[in-house]
Amino acid sequence: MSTADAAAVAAPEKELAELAISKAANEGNDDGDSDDGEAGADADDDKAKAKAAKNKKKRNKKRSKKAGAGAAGQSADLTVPVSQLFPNNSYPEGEICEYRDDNNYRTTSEEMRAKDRLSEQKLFDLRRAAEVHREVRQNVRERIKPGMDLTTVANMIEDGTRALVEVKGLEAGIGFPTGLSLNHCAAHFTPNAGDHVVVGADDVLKVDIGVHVNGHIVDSAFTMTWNKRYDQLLNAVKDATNTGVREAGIDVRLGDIGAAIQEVMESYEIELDGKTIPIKPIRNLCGHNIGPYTIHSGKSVPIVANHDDTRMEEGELFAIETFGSTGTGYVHEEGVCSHYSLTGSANTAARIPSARKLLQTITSNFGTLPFCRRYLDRLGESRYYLGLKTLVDSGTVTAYPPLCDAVGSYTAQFEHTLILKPTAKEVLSRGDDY
Ligand code: HZT
Ligand code: MN
Ligand code: MN
Repeated sequence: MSTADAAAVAAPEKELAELAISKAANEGNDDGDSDDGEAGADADDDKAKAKAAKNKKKRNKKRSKKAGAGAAGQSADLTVPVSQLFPNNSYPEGEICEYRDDNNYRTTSEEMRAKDRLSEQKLFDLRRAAEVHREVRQNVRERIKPGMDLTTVANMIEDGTRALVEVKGLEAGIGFPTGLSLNHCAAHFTPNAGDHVVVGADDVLKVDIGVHVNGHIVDSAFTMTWNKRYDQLLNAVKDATNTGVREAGIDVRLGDIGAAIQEVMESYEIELDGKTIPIKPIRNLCGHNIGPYTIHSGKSVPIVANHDDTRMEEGELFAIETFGSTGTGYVHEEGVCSHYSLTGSANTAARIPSARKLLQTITSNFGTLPFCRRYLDRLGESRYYLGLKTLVDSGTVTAYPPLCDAVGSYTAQFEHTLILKPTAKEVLSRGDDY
């Protein structure tokens, strides 16, 4: 589908959107807040720090009031672009976290503030993607119900994302296929055509959504259940992810983050059918850094202590995700593959015509962003399976099959995207839900 279609869908909502614009404008003015507390101007360092802390509190309060506030102006069927709800790049900031210890000087450093300003457009793009993420997930969280099939769920999420982000070629759109993994499967399941998987009342569903603006990807996930018996599993993973988010920072060792996550995750247990089961981190899954149009670039963030002494660095964008399991705490590839992406580096010349044609479609529609078979279907591609297999076998395309723990186990996930700005860490995808 194209921009024109998205615009056509949005058109009947124009009046609603205009109403939301005036509402957002009013909210921006209500506390007389000056966001860039020019703390450096005060000579006294303690004063400056106190002021910075106060501004941080205000900003975060403002964020939680405004973020997803769109919310109020967003239509029930997800049709109002966030650019109409927040004009002039005024997207809400994520959660701002001051750096600690040796890096606390960054909070008020004029040099660091100057560096911040250099990457403002990237930040606006990420905040716009994050706002789309919050509004889409807030909406679908209320609409996903047992009895629904996963294709319906995926379409709700993906059509909503396209409309809110105003999909436009490779300039804005879906960041990667919507993960809809159930129970013992932790990641990388999304339905292919003809799959009729239905959500059950006792299922544990991981919803992993990606949104990008100019290749700047927000990757964030949550877990849904309809039976209270899984509450401790979800609490464990939410706590573990928030621990990873809290520990992340410039100069922090990746292995130390993993150790902190593991300790928190393993402090939980769950009772299922009268049996007490420890909650384990899934040791072969991890967070990752994110580059332009590149969902995993370089570093991995472990969720167990692995003694990796690589450090996080200024400017990096990270997805911090943790997975907890009632099973073995180890995933293997299982079932039919849906997720694929062009292998960034390899540029094999495909000789078989069907593979050549498919490679052209992939390159022009997704570039290096991950895609799934449903996205090829909706572009009108058919009988592409052998061409796709050829590209995978030659290493031109990477396949990401579903990742599952032992049958009968339950897995949960929470994930946030954060950026290590020169002056502060910003948890872009933070919302009032998770
Ligand atoms: C791969 C393919 C996709 C990245 C993590 C992830 C969903 O497990 C290094 C560390 C989408 C994402 C990814 F279609 N993966 N985040 N959200 N999946 S990963 C990975 O392959 S590679 C983690
Ligand atoms: Mn994800
Ligand atoms: Mn991720």
